[in-house]
Amino acid sequence: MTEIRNYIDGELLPPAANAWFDVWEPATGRRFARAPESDAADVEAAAQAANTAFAGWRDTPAADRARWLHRIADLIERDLEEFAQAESRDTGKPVSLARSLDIPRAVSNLRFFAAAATQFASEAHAMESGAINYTLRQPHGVVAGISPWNLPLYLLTWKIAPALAAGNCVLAKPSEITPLTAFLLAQRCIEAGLPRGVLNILHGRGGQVGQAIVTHPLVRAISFTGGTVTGRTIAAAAAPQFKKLSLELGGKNPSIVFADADFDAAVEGTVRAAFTNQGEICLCGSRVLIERSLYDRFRDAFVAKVRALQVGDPQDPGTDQGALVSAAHLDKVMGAIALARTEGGRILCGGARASVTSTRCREGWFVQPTVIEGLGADCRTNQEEIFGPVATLLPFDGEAQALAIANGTSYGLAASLWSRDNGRCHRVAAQLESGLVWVNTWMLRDLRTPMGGVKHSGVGREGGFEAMRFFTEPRNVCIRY
Ligand code: TXE
Repeated sequence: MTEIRNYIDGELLPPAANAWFDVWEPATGRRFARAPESDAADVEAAAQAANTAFAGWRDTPAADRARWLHRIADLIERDLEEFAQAESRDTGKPVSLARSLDIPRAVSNLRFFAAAATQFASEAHAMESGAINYTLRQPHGVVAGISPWNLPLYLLTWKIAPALAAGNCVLAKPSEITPLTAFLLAQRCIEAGLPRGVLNILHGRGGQVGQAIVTHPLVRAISFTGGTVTGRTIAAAAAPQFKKLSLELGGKNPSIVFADADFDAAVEGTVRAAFTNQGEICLCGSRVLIERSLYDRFRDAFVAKVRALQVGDPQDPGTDQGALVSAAHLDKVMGAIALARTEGGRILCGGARASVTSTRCREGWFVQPTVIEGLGADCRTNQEEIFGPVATLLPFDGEAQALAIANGTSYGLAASLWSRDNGRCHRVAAQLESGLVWVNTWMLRDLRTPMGGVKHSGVGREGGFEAMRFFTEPRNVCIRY
């Protein structure tokens, strides 16, 4: 069994209380590692280490901070296969996906923010009356990044990299469900020789170690990605100390297909949007809105393509869909499918656990990709985030109704729309209550652009200089001359 350890003050340490929890492999349903059940004592040690390291890191030239990030990225790239295998083992996703998407994108995060460290600038405002203002952008000190299980290394580096680039020291908490790649990252940070205390990685449960991080007085800013309910808990816990918050939360994202869309591209794109990573991406388009005149033809093509998705052993190169991340999440998704049935939904394909041919995966947590129609836009199935391989189909008549359905949830993270009419694309995009809109594509990401949601999908934006701004405090200096 692998023993995962905390990374505190440059060392790999067991938890202070010597308490541990089991880590499970979703594809086999077997335990394969144990990880620290950290608590407030571990957080205290990490916060003190980060605080001690801060002055040195803040005063390290940006070009040198960039070099550290590149060095860590080089080591991940060198060991890409080991990281991809670990990510797949932890999450249940196909190794091919971890190899082509998660790990390379984690490397890109580190390299992007290495460059941003040297390019980041602030503003100056000359006044007409013989005075000038300039704004210093200074790191906060100790900051926290709390990340979820669906894209573990990608989302962890998405927080760590800008925080370090901007000169902060970091307490990072990966999801307790998927701690393995964060542990490998800690090992590579030691190999790279990253100064002690600059980055600390704490493992454990959200309600215990996560809560201790959020409420620790030295932690000045928190960047969180995860569920909306947890986001609310964190916002409430952070509020009394006025901590700066960036919350990237859930979604119930629409894919809107107009009758004039490029048919094949729309079918391909909306299936990918709904089912990539077993539907476990906050940006997944789980509600597919189809203009009524196209509905029957589109539905049939969509279902045919979903039926062709191969559910199987994540190790198998032919697998499109791996296992769901945990037994609890499997229950949640199966519960959502049962609810859809009681709400009157027709299951067009899937709707049950998937049996997988590979013998080692007999006890794994697999679900058939599922497509449901016949439900109203306001029912729970179409309002609540399922975060699994489940898509609902909804017909609509005209732009106004498409927008009413698309905007008719408490979420507002991402949307995709499919049409050949340029005017319509711009018109509809501007009216979607959504932090991100893709037109005739999905998940095409430019790391410079702001990323985040509106309404219950969160507050704040990550990505590019937005992230650098989040991890710095503007201080204005006004000079009369
Ligand atoms: O995530 P949590 P869960 C959605 C998805 C999923 C649901 C719940 O619908 O079914 O959220 O997933 C840490 N203080 N998303 O329960 O709890 C936790 O340890 C501080 C959407 O697995 O939000 C983990 O590191 N930290 C999503 C992180 O928060 C706390 C991705 C996320 O866990 C904490 C994942 C606390 N009180 C799930 N409680 C997305 N937006 O991408 C938990 N944590």
